[in-house]
Amino acid sequence: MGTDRINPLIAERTKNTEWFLDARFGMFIHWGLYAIPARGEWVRNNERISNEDYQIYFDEFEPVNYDPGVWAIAAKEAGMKYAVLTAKHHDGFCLFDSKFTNYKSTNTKAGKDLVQAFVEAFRAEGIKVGLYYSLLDWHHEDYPAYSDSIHPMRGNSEYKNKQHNFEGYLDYMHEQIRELCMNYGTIDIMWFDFSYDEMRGEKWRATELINMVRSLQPGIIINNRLEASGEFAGTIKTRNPSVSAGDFASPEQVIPSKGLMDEDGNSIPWEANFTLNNNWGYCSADKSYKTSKQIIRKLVECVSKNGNMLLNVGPNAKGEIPVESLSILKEIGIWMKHNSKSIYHCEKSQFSKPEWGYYTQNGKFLYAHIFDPSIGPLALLGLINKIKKARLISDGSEIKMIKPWNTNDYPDDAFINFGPKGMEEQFTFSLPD
Ligand code: JFZ
Repeated sequence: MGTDRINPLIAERTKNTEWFLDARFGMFIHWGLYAIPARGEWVRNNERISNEDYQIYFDEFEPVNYDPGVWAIAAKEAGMKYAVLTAKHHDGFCLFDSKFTNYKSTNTKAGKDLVQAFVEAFRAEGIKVGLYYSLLDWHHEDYPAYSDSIHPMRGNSEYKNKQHNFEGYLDYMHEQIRELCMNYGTIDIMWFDFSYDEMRGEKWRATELINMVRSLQPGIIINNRLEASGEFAGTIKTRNPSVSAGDFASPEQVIPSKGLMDEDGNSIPWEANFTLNNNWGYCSADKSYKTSKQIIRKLVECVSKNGNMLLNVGPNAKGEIPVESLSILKEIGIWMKHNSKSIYHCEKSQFSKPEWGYYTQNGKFLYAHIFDPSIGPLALLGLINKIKKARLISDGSEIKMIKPWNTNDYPDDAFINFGPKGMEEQFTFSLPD
């Protein structure tokens, strides 16, 4: 398809996202002043808190147990290969020492550049680093309440009628992103958030911004939210993506049923992001945590559809990842220790999805994720005479292929002796070269 003329932007995207698609699993970290009220990162908006009233959290902010080395080890043990931290979320508070604002961690009791500490700690564990930067800014005086829903000052006619120097805000935003690209060494991922209504693409001076980011960080990969919004994936899905299309799509809390394809049916890079409970930022009352089993299944499903998973933690005001999250990460880590071969470097299988679970594949290794075991031998559609050897992934032990009575009645099926154990397991099938 289109091999005669490969779009240079797509060729670059393919090259730069290679490590990312091999990695498959990353940690999202939502952390900021909102960890103090502990009612989620949208608290200022949801409760229409004024700048003055939100200021108390700036004055109180003192993450006495902030040690990103601890976060990095939790991520590494869970099998995560990259991490994305909110350098600035919608509330405008900067976890980094920006020259262009006083609203930053260095001016709080934290007293230091928290982004710097984060990148150093994660790199030290061999984890790639990404930064999230909010396009919205509820603190900046020149960020207008365009939309009726997304600004804490919405409905305040004085604020609405005030003259906003939006170009001034954009200069600020571009300068801050320049700082993030210049002051912290290699940044592997830039995660912008988000576009809405008419606030998208060139409204952000997106082409200029992307060109600046790529010139300072040549290998960086960027999500699609400078263009995309809830209703629109952006030109990343087209044959001719624009400069601001980004390198990967970012479905929110969902896995697209067929993965994501461009208009020619070629897979495009994507990463689904998920919360562990129902909030990104720390929310003390939210105990609706998913189970590690649910998350593992979602991760497998992402990979089976050529996607990544970015799994969120929301550290509390002291700087600690909630214990509930840590224990889920631990359990995921135990599974990954045994089964990560079926995740890293894997992709959608050439075989269609089986009824009992999912396949992932890495070249001639086909991995079977059995979520719904049968009570007897398991039928593998289309695999007759194709499996050279079947093994358990976790310990490499051999699984016998069996020949049930009168296989002429079901000539397409291979059978593995899954037997009466009826457990959820992961298998490797070696295919012919
Ligand atoms: C955004 C943020 O508002 C949220 O706080 C969090 O950081 C999340 C990862 O990203 O949430 C969004 C953004 C866009 C949509 C949905 C949630 N959308 O367009 O559907």
